[in-house]
Amino acid sequence: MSEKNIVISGVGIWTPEESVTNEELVEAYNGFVVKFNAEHAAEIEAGTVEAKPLSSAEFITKASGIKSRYVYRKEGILDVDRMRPKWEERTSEELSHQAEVALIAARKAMAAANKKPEDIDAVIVSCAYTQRSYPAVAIEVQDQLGIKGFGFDMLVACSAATFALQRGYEMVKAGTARCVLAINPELTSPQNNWRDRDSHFIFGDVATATIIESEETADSEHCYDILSTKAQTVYSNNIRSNFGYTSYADDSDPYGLDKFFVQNGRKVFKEVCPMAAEHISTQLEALDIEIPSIKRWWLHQANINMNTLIGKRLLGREATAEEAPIVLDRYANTASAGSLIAFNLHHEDLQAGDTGVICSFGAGYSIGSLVLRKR
Ligand code: CO8
Repeated sequence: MSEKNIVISGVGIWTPEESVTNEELVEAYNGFVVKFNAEHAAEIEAGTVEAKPLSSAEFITKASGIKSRYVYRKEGILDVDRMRPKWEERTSEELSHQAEVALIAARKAMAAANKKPEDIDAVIVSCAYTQRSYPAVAIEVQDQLGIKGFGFDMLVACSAATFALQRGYEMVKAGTARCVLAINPELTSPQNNWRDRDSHFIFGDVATATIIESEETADSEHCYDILSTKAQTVYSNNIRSNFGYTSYADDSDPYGLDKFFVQNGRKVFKEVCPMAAEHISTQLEALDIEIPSIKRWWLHQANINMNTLIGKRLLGREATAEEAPIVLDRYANTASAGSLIAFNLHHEDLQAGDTGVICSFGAGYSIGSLVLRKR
C-alpha cells in the first residue's frame, strides 16, 4: 500500500422539505391514544388490554433534546387512523424513493469535491435499511450518475455511515478505487413505530454523501486528511428490528411490533456512552493526539444527554456547542447520518491543521470513528 494521504474532499446533504414538531407529533399520538382507549374501554376495564398512556412534548425535549424531525412524507404520520407515512408505490421502471434522495446528496458532494462521474470508481449506499434487497440501491444511483466501476449496499444500523467511510478509505488506500462516493439515504420514517410512546419521537429522515479520494487527485476548498479509522462491534439485543425477508416463511406478522425499531433505551444509554468515550480516547492516544487539542467533535446524534456525557468523559467538562455541535434538536436521530449532518453543517470554519473526530455509536452495538485534519 502506498503512503499517500486519503482525504474527505466533499460532502453533501439532503434535508426533507417537511417536518413534524414535538407538539404536532404529541397531539396526533394523544388523539390516537384517546381513541384507542375509548374503543377498548371494556377490555381495559376487564384487564385484558392495557390502557395506553399519553405522551408529552416536554418529556421528549427533556429526555432526548429533540424538538422536531424532518420527514420525507408528512402525509399519514399525523392521521390518528393511520399513524404511519403514506408513500406512493414506485414501479420497477421508476426511480426508487431511496435513490431519489441519495442522488440529491450525492450531486452536492460531487460538486463540493469538484468530481465528475468519470472521476469516481465506486458507489457505496450505506444506511440502516435499504428499500429492497436487489438490485442494490447503490447500483441504481451509479447508473443515474453515469459512474463506471461498481456499487454495493451495506447495512450497519447506527454506524453505517462511518463504516462506509472506512471502506472507502481502505479502497482508495489499497488502490482498488481512485475515488469513492459513500451515501447514507436514511429514510427511517417507515420503520419508526409512530404508535409507540417510548419511541415515536426518536427518528427523522435525511441523506448525506461523502467523497473519499487520494490527496493526489483532491481539488477542493475544504479537504480533510483521514488520520485514522476505527471500528468496533459488540453484540447486543438492546436495539433491535426483526423485520426481514424470512417473515413470509416463518408465518410471523410482517407488521408485528418486533418488526419495528425497538430498544431498551436506558440500557443503551448506560452501556454505549462509556464504550464510545473509551473507543475515541484509545484511538487518539494511538495517534499521540491530546484530547484538548481536538477542535471539533462531530458526534452521533441520538440523544443530547448522551453527547453531553461523552463530552464530559472525554474533556472532563461539558463540550461547548462550537466544539460538539448538536443537530438532533432539528433532525432527531437519523440512524447513521447524524455525525455526518453535524460534519456537513459545521466544518467550513476549521483552519488548516485543525483536527476533529467523527464518531457514531448505537445499534449492534457498533461504534465507528475517523480522526480528521483539515488540509
Ligand atoms: N411521554 C411522556 N412520558 C414518557 C414518554 C413519552 N413519550 N416515554 C416514556 N415516558 C415515561 C416513562 O414511562 C417513564 O415513566 P416512569 O418513570 O413513571 O416509569 C419516564 O418517562 C422515563 O422513561 P425512560 O426511562 O424510558 O426515559 P429516559 O430518560 O431513559 O429517555 C430515551 C428515553 C430518550 C429513549 C433515552 O433512554 C435514550 O435516548 N436512550 C438511548 C437511545 C439510543 O441512543 N438509541 C439508539 C437508537 S438506535 C439508532 O440510532 C439506529 C437504529 C436504526 C434506525 C431505526 C430507524 C427507525
